[in-house]
Amino acid sequence: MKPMSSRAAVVLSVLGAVVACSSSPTKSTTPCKPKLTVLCKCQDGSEGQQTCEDDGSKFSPCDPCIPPDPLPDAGVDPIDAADSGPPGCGDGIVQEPEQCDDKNKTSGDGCSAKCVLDGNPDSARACPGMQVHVWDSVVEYSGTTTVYAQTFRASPSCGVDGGATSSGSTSPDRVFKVTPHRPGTLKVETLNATFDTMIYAAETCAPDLVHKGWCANAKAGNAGEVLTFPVSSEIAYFVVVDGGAITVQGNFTIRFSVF
Ligand SMILES: [Ca+2]
Ligand SMILES: [Ca+2]
Ligand SMILES: [Ca+2]
Repeated sequence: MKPMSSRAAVVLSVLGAVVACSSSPTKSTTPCKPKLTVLCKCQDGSEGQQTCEDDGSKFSPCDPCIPPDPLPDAGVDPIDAADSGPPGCGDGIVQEPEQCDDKNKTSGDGCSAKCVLDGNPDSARACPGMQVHVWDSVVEYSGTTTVYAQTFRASPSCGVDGGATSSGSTSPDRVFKVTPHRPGTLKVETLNATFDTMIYAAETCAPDLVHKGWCANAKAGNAGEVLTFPVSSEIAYFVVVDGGAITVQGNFTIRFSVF
């Protein structure tokens, strides 16, 4: 009986030592319980799972967090889809250097999957217009007026230095809601135009755009126009591209910059 009990005590003490030995380092050096599976969040906000490694040293990567396949959207070009644009693009909040953010990753709808201006969207038909955010870089965009209506006209009409005098009332047009993110002078230029363009702008958006001389129609033909006016930071200005002569329409490139 006595030897039994002393033997049992030895066994117990050995067991105790083993438990102490194996549990103590487990607690101090491993961040997770081996094979424990937990929920995790992918970068895009979707849910995944991760499992603690067999040695308890760390969790496996969150699975299945892989970049989503490109949307089956005709407007998405493969380069756009492969590059998701700046961080925060698609969250609906415009952060530098985004030119726009329409809260989606669809291209061809005015704001591309990379948060760059694109397409000929319905937002350019009426107030407040297609969103444009100007930071330190030049924003360049190419579009057309041919799919739009004769919605806007400049009040008063403008045209100097050889350009026709026009209100744009007989030509289709489109409107941009431009927000500079620094104060200074906003420069708006049309170039590579296939028609006689005119640019006018105001602080209030309306079909009869009443401007205070912020109207450029100095050139006849397709030469393009340059309009500059003083701007404050974080305030929207409404810029219309219209026909600088009677019933003209076509394609154009427009540049926005603040200096
Ligand atoms: Ca954003
Ligand atoms: Ca979009
Ligand atoms: Ca013109």
